[in-house]
Amino acid sequence: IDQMLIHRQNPTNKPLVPCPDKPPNLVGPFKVDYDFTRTMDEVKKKIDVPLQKGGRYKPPDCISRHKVAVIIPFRNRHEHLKQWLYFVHPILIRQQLDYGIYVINQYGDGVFNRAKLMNVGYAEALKQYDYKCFVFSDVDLIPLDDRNIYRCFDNPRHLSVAVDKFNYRLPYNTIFGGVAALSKSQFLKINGFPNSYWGWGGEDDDVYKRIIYHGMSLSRPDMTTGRYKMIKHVRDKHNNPNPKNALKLQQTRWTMDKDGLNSLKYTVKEIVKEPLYTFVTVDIEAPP
Ligand code: UDH
Repeated sequence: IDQMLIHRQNPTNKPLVPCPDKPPNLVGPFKVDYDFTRTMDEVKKKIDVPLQKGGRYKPPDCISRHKVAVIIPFRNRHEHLKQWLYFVHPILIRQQLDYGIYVINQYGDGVFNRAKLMNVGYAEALKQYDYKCFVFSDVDLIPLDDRNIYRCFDNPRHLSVAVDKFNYRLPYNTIFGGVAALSKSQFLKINGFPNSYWGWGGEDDDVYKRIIYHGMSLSRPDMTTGRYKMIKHVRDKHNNPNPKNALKLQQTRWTMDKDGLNSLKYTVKEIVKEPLYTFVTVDIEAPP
């Protein structure tokens, strides 16, 4: 079947070679304007090459060097998701990635848990394809430069280094929130993300510590390439800052190897392969 697919996508039947190291069709910086009147059909039209259902794509004319699952933690942000798909799919296509989009939707109205949803995304994406790299992205962050490649590097990579909301600067040096990429082996090394940070705050700093304590460092794009435009929003319900998270963060060194992928428990409620993304609804046993 794979052979047939390759043939269909590659009618000249020349043998496929690996894609170039540097994708040839990047445009560099571009402008992003949000338009909340856009319909999903208009979003689909903007993406002018065929995707496989579930929001999967691979370049038709070369073998991608990067098998990337993009994981988005989610609840009740459909408007943001539409903007994200509209702007980011075309970028990932130009970057010649072999990728899939996984929106991990927290079931129910319990307290939100961003990091646990990321772990679920990792596990569920791997059930679908042999991904080697995982890009974890908030739904409201749109890159402003396609040279910021959504792939993995020798160290865990923080991609959203220059967000408009923070005046295009790092609010603090060790920040790891927003958009980050870890290879499968980097993610396994740190036992994934913590499952125990309920509500807002701290979980991304816990991941930073896991990385450092396991002898790795951060990779980052430069401050021009790493620019982002955030979609403005008010604080969500059931995601208030949790003061307990700051205390947890002091314990990372002792908790990281038992709180993570190896203690992950959840129940998948539904998986829907939409045209532009895979929507995984999951019960993560959230406190009320
Ligand atoms: N998320 C959801 N639904 C929620 C909560 C969070 O989808 O109910 C996801 C979403 O991908 C979001 C990410 O989790 O981008 C991070 O959550 P956040 O946007 O609440 O975190 P951030 O630090 O904002 O971006 C904090 C509150 C901002 C209040 C601003 C008032 N001006």
